Amino acid sequence: MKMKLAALLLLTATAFAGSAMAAERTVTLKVEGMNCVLCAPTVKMSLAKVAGVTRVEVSAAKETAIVTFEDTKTDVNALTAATRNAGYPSHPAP
Ligand SMILES: [Cu+2]
Repeated sequence: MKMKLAALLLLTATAFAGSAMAAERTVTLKVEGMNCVLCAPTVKMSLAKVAGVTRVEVSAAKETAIVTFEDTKTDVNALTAATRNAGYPSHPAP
């Protein structure tokens, strides 16, 4: 029992240290091809599934996806690959 508690505390401490070091970044992606009401949720799902993504806001009207992610876990290339694999090519908005 004591061992389990110690292991749990260690895990918790490690998790905190990890999150303290990770930097959150937000990128706006220009997403092509969102032309019906199901597109935005599809794009949102594809991005939300990427490990390290913490927040996704998709606008079909603006053709954008605003994605917040931990830059130690994923990167912009992985995000654009995720939307491309879902059928919606994207690139970082200028
Ligand atoms: Cu659609």
